[in-house]
Amino acid sequence: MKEYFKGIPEVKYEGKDSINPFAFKFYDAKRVIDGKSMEEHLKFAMSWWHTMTATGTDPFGAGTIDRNYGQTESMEIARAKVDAAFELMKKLGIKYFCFHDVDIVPEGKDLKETKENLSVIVDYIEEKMKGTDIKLLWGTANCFSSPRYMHGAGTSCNADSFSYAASQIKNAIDATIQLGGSGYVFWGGREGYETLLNTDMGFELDNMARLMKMAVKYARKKGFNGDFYIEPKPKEPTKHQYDFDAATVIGFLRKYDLMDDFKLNIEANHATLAGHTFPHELAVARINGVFGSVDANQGDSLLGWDTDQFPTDVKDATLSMLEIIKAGGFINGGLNFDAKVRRPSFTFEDIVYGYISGMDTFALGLIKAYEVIEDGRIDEFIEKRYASYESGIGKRILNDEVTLEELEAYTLENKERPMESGRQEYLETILNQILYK
Ligand code: XUL
Ligand code: CO
Repeated sequence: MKEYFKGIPEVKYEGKDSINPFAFKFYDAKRVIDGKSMEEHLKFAMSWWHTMTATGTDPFGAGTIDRNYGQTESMEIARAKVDAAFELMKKLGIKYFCFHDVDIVPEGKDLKETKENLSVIVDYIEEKMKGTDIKLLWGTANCFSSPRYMHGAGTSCNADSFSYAASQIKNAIDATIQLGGSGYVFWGGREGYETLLNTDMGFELDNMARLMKMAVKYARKKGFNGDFYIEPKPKEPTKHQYDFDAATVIGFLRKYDLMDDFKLNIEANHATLAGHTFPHELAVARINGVFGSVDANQGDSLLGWDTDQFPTDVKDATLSMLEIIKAGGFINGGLNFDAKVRRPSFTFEDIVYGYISGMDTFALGLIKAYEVIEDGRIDEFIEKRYASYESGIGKRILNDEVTLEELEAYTLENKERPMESGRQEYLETILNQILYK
């Protein structure tokens, strides 16, 4: 078998003092923390689009990464990509992957030909998975790149575009089921609008929900019992994207009665584009019972777009892992690196370095999150902060026993209790003490 990631050994855990660039410093897959191995806690996944397909193009220049894998014919490239993907996952010890239909196959001249291409490559991936413990985390359909989606897919004004998207989604669901995937993602890249001068927003949202309901009906009929996810993102490529953030998506799911089948796939860089933090978005999903999966990456605070960098911020990873642990951890979901190397980092070694840094960052985040929990001071502070609701009038408020009139009477009769400090600075020192010990 041809080697694509030449000269790269199997990446092993060597500990924090190792200077071997092809070793993990913190990710020790089999180390058990709170009854589960790191590998089970983190469920790392490889994104096919950034890792196997993206060439490093940007609006000002051509690609810098050769993605032909030594082949010239498009289906041969697709097959070689599968070999290269499995080689990389094995070398990194990654047990899951995620893909869009068009990442794994070239689009044919029409839907029929694309469907045939998909069937050949999905069979090939299925064959490749045999004898490994590599699984599909989730599949999806790319309903945003083709010019036919210029007005949207499920939200298009053109009913034939809606129908094409539905067909693509049907085939991507079939591929997901064939490969035993535990999730199916909707990311609404073109589901949004540029101006209300040409848009009926209510009509478009009703249609987007219609398409999702059809997908659920079809997949459940075919025996899919995994999760559907919506991946929120506020903008890019459209100006006003309908799945703006976790709270907006939850409102949509409730309005259209989709809460039973859908959870959220929260992406770090999408959170910051929405003016939130990644842990905030995870917390919104958690408290509403729809935390599902994660697209891990990070943006650049000086750039206003989705840079999809490999995550390196340990503090953010720690606070995010705390949220994920509080949400009960990953069940059908996992931690997909929706991340790419920078355009000048064009070698295959760079991709491996990217994954090593991302995996080590989240491994350290997991370790530190458990140290925060074990330390207990932060959780204890939060609990004590609401102590005024444990007895007296606070308790009666929580028990829904009082009215506005009764509260007015209480306030007229009683002296207000003194304020207590929020202690943010003190809590930040605790976090730093744990992070840097
Ligand atoms: C785009 C993005 C997508 C989704 C899947 O910003 O995150 O790659 O993850 O369509
Ligand atoms: Co994503």
